[in-house]
Parts: sequence; structure tokens; C-alpha cells
Amino acid sequence: MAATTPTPNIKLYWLNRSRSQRILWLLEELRLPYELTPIARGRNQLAPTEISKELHPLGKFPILSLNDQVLAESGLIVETLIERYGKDLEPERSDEQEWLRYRYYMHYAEGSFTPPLVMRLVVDGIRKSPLPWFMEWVLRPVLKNIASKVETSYLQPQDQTNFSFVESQLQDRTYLAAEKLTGADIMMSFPLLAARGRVPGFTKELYPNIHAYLERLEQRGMFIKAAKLTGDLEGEPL
Ligand SMILES: N[C@@H](CCC(=O)N[C@@H](CS)C(=O)NCC(=O)O)C(=O)O
Repeated sequence: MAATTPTPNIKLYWLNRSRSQRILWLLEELRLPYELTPIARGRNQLAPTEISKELHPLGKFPILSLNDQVLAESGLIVETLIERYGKDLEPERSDEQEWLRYRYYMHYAEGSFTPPLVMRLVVDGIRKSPLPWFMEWVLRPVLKNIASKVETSYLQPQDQTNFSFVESQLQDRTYLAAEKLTGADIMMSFPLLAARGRVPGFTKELYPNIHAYLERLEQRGMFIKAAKLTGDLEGEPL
């Protein structure tokens, strides 16, 4: 009789509008049972530390409890779940090129692609930060000026390089690492979707391959299911 893998005990701590979405989608793709604990950002947009730091010292989401072992970092969570429960979502290890591409995107997504996008949010926060009324007319133009300088001199070129690179990678590929969906696509989907419609210049006209790729991902049944769960939880789709 074939040995069966025992059903894992999985709890996903899911923060709204966050990378937690990757894991929700992955768990659906893997058809794994899981318990979902939604956590809402506070007014400062951060996770409530009284909950988050109880779970993990850094208090960053997603956080997954897998058979009582607490895992953080979406890359580690994606790799671990796929390695143990979803080999279909990784390329054949014998295909070295695909395997290296898979590992590359696991690191690239959080290591190089996402940081300038996060910095954009911080810079935008500086531009709009509240000021006492009597400082408004003196300081606001200074804040706006600093924010625009950082955007044009650093963030725009970084984003453009990243988008052009991914665009060229998708020139004759349906998915980023292999000829099927892999964890690499799940890792890259979040920052790409977050950038769509938000980052100036990231248009369908300039980056048609990426936009078509995102539409392909969005048509997958389990992506739709995860997006619906998110929509129900926070009142807006992913
Ligand atoms: N590299 C980490 C980043 C985790 C992270 O920064 N998560 C954000 C949400 S996308 C978070 O928890 N923010 C809330 C906070 O910092 O309080 C990962 O991929 O899991």
C-alpha cells in the first residue's frame, strides 16, 4: 500500500493588503486545508505589535504555523510548502536552467524587485506627511521637492530596469521559471500586482508581456478563489 503524507496542521496569519496574499493563493493551489487568522493593519498602516510580535520577533506578515513550527518570510514559506506538499509547483530539478530561474525569482522578488516599490510608499508618505498649519506653506514645497528628487533620480530608474527585465523574460514565456506555474510566479505576482495601476509609467503599452502575464495569473481558478476570500475579508479584491 502506498504511504500517504499525513495532513499538515496549517495556520496562516494573514495581514490585509500584504504579502500574505501569496500564501493564501499557494495554499489554494496546493488544495491544503488551513486555518486563516486575519489581522488588520492599524491606523498607522502597521501590524498591531501586540499580536504580531507574539507570533514572531519581527512581527512581519505572512506568518505560517506548520505543524506548530512558526515560519516567516514569504520566500521560505513558499519553498517549504512546495517542497513538502506540491512538487508540481516547482520545475524539474534535472532541468538546470529552469531550476536556477526558479531559485533566482525566489530571491529576486524580495531582494531586488520589491524594495524600490516599498521605498516609493515611504517617499509618498514623506510628501504627504501632516504638518502644523503654520509650517505648511514653508515646509510642504520642501517635502514635495525632496520626494520628487528621490523618485526621479533613484526610484524611477530602478523600477524601469526591473520592469524591463521582467518584460524581456516574458517575451516567449507563459510563466517566469518553467512552462507551468511555479512558486516563482507566486512570489513575483504580489509586487507586480501591487505596482499595476500605482506606479507611473508601468503601463500596458510599455510592458505588454507583464500585463498579459498578470491577466493569465488572474484567470486561474485558485487565484480567483484566493482573491474572493481576500475581497470578503477586507472589502476589496487583491
Ligand atoms: N520579506 C518579508 C517582508 C514581510 C513584510 O514586510 N510584510 C509587511 C506586509 S507586506 C508587514 O508585515 N508589514 C506590517 C508591519 O511592518 O507592521 C516577506 O517576504 O515575508
